Amino acid sequence: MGADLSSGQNPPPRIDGAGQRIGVVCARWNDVITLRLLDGVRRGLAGSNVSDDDVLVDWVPGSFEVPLGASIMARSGRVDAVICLGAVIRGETSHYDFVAGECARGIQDVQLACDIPVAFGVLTTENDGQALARSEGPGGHNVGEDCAQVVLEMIEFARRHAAGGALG
Ligand code: DLZ
Repeated sequence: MGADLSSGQNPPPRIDGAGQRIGVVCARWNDVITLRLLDGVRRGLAGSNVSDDDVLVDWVPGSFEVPLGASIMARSGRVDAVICLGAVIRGETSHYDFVAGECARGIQDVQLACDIPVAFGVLTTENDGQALARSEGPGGHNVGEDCAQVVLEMIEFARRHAAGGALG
């Protein structure tokens, strides 16, 4: 996977997430990994003042079911954004391409159809080691933690534009 060629000159904004309600759809398949991602989500949201009471977590069988879970949550009106968590590990199966591809496409479809932020926290890796490396504990890289920042930033983006915020 290519790295983010970040200049460091445009750091992510610090956002106060107090009062935001965040849904998390978690795939049970490879839950050793998705539980680690969920820890990262909780850590990231708590670090931005989102109360744990405002985090709604629910489980689906596998990553293929994540888009439907996200759609149901997004349409429920109970959340301001959804974070999707899964781990599709290539292994020996051609299922990988179908599951990973349909999951990614489905999540983007939900985001555009429902018009709320839906973050793609589904790891697609060649092996277990890569999945473990992208779901580390405090201080390490955890894609779930990235997703917490992403949804709060996109909620703020939508708010800014709805309010006719200043350009430039
Ligand atoms: C079937 C399957 C396979 C082979 N691999 C994964 C995987 O690596 N990660 C994952 O989240 N789910 C996998 N699944 C399960 C599918 O997502 C789905 O639950 C089943 O195909 C039933 O629709």
